[in-house]
Parts: sequence; C-alpha cells; structure tokens
Amino acid sequence: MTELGFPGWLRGSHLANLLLISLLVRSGIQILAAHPKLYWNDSCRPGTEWLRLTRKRMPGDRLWTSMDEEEPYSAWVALPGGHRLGLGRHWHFASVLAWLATGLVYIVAPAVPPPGHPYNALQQLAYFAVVFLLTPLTIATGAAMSPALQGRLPWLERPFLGRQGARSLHFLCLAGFVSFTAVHTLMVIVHGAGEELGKMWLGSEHADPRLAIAAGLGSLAAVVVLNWVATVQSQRHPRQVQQWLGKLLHRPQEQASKLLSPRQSHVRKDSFFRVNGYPPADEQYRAMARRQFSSWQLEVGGRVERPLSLTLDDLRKLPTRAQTTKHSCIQGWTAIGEWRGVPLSSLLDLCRPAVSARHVAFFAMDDKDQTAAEGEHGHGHFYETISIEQARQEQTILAYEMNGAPLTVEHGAPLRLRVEGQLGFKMVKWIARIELIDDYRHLGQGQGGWREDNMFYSPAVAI
Ligand SMILES: Nc1nc2c(c(=O)[nH]1)N[C@H]1C(S)=C(S)[C@@H](COP(=O)(O)O)O[C@H]1N2
Ligand SMILES: [Mo]
Repeated sequence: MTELGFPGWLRGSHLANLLLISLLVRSGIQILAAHPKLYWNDSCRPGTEWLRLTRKRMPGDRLWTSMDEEEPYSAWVALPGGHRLGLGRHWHFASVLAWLATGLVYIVAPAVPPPGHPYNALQQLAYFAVVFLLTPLTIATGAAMSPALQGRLPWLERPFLGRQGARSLHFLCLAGFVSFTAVHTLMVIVHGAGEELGKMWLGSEHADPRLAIAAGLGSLAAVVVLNWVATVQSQRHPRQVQQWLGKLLHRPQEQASKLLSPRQSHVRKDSFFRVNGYPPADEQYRAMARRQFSSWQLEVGGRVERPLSLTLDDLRKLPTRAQTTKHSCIQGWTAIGEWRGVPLSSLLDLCRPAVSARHVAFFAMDDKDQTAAEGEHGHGHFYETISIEQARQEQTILAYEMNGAPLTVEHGAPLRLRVEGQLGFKMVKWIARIELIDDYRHLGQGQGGWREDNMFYSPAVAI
C-alpha cells in the first residue's frame, strides 16, 4: 500500500504537525492575551501600538498595572483560556520542543520522491516558503524574545527592530501558519478530498474515498479531542499540568539562566515605564513612605554566618553599581530603565552564606489579599526566589534608584531586585527581608515564588 501513497513516517508526522500547530497557535494566543497590543518600539508607550486586540482603556486618573490590561480570552481560541498565562506558556514551550522533534523526522527520514501527482510550481513555492522561510523566522523571532538571550546576545533582536519587533513578527508568523493551513486544507478539498485524504491518512490513492474521508475526519476529531483534554486538564488540575510539563521545561530553563549571565547596556532610557503589581496598601507601609523610609530596615538571614540588618543609609554606603537595562515583563511589554544599587554579591560577601544555601528568597511588603489586580488570583505576601548562581551574577542588584532618582512607591521603594536575565516577575519590589535557603519547596506552595504558586509560572525563566 505504502508505495502508492505517502510513507508511514510522513503520515504520522503530518498528524503530529496538525496537533502541535493547533496547540502552538492556541497557547500563542493565550500568551498574546496577556498583553493584547503589538508595537514596533520597545518603549511600549500606550497609544504607540500598531495593533490592539482589546477594547479595554486604562484610566487616566489613577494607577493601573499591566495585569489590568490582560484579556481573559475564551478557551475556544486560547489554551487554556482565561487568566492562565502561566499554563499557556507551559503548553507553548512543551509543544515547541515536540514540534522541533517532529521536524527532525523530516531531516533524518530517507528522502522519498513525492508520490502520486507531482506538485505544481505554485504549490512547491508555497511549501518551500513555509519550510524554509516561515518556520525559521518563527523560531528566530521566538528566540529573540528570550530575556536570558537578550542580555547575552543583544544582536539577536536587532534585525527584528528589538523585542517588540520580534514579538510583532512572531504574531505575523502565526497569521502565516493559520493562513497556510486554511489554504492547504481548501486545496485538498478542491483537488478531491477522497483521493488526497486516502494518500495522506491511508497511504494509498486507491483507497475507498468514503473510508479516506472518514479517516481524515477521524484524525481531525482526534486533534480536537486532544485539545479539549489539554484545556480541561489545565483548568481543573493546573498544578498537575505545571509540574508535568515542568519536568520537560524547568530544568533546562534553570540551567540556561545560570549559564547565560547577562551584560545589558543601553544608551537611552524610557520616560514611560509600566507598573506591574499594586503597592502595599497598609498603613504601616504608608507611614514608612511618608518618612522617606528612614525607619525601614532590610533583614538578611537564613543560612548565613552573619545575619544583617541594614538601613537605606547603610546600603548606600556599600559598593554601588549602575546599569541601563531592558525590562521584559512576562505579560509581553518592555521598557528601558537606569538602575542604581548594591550588587547582591556584595551583600552575600557580607553575610557569608552557608555552603548548603542554594537559593535566595526575597520577601515583599505587598499583601496580595489587599492589592491583587483582576486575574491575580492568590493570597498572602509576595515573594520570589532565585538561584545562588543568579544571585552572584554581575547584573543582579538591589536597586534603590531608578533613572537618577530614589525609587518611587510604584516601582518598589525603598528597595527592589533587578536580576536582568529573567522576566520581570522575579524582580521583587518593596523588599523587607532576604533569606538564604537550601530549598524553596517549604516556602508558600513550594513552587519557587508567589507567581509560580498562584499563577503557575515556571520558577526560572530563560525564555
Ligand atoms: N513585591 C512585588 N514585586 C513585584 C511584583 C509584585 O506584584 N509584587 N510584580 C512583578 C512583575 S510581574 C513585574 S513585570 C515587575 C514590574 O516592575 P515595575 O512595576 O517597576 O515596572 O515587578 C515585579 N515585582
Ligand atoms: Mo510581570
């Protein structure tokens, strides 16, 4: 049978392709929904977007955050739908790995001359464009958005006009894949669904056309069912999906974020810098802010030889480092800011961590029971952890200044973390206490931070 139709490996990978592209497109839409605006500039000032897929308008008279801009798209278009960016990203990156693996099949499988009717020139051109232009462009623009690579290989995003250009092009690639799939399907139907489906799903152009159409529809149904399972499973058992897909993704991300020590340096800075996370709302914090944080103290403890207690003045006397870097929020926006503060490594030299200390935890003053935005489901005080290797990287600092002035309340006064190779959510604002720990599994819900616990993000984010 096979010699008359497509060989088995091709038929299998075609089905896998259909499934994986459907997962990639839906999870990609989920990621887009987290910041449904596209730009050609990395400042992301409201009004400069070339495409907006939201009707929400942000208020002009009060503080709003980038979580407020997120759209809870329906599960009909997004995987898994609603405010589930963390799981959408897990699906997207797991599907990318699987998709690249099926791509390898095409390369290692023996070259077989195309069976049946030869393709016409236009068809050949279309397939060539998808395989040799659209696919590499999608991969390159995806990679160019990685915060870890951005710091290490800044030239990667340049041909795409920056990270937002890469993001815009990545979206246009998605539109390309969707259009190709639609036209391709239409061509198959026009050309004779029975015969074409017979070749693709049954491996023979002489198969009974009714059987062939049934096999084609059956395959389509399988793809729909698998999408449905992925959606429902993510909605009902988010922790399970985070950990299950995490087995594939978390370790490589962690390794990459240790290896890729960022060295970002920008010349200009943005006058507009979005906020994410509402400031602490309690009276104690407000009273501290009114006194310019003179009564605030940073506590450093846990697995250290010498616990520390430092005022803002004490911190200003320690070694300083200034850096102008591009901030990448997991939601999708970027902004360039100049930061000044104490290198975290200087602080570690002072407190002398025990050899068993593998992570650094940062505990903040904002209690999400009082400050959460829409879609930020979760309780308790914000915290995040980073690995000791990241803590020692050159561009990991505790910043008390932004753009030449003391940190404002919205941006994390009196002290916030900058850990440049990571996404924004790791950069804890309003820090009260730092602890050196052996393991983060005993903190919160054990996933490595407030957003990992409550929003199912990955604990180390190289991409
Ligand atoms: N304490 C605290 N720190 C936080 C957050 C938060 O909600 N609480 N949000 C994080 C996220 S998701 C981002 S993108 C950055 C945003 O920093 P900015 O508000 O200075 O732009 O802060 C991070 N630090
Ligand atoms: Mo963020």
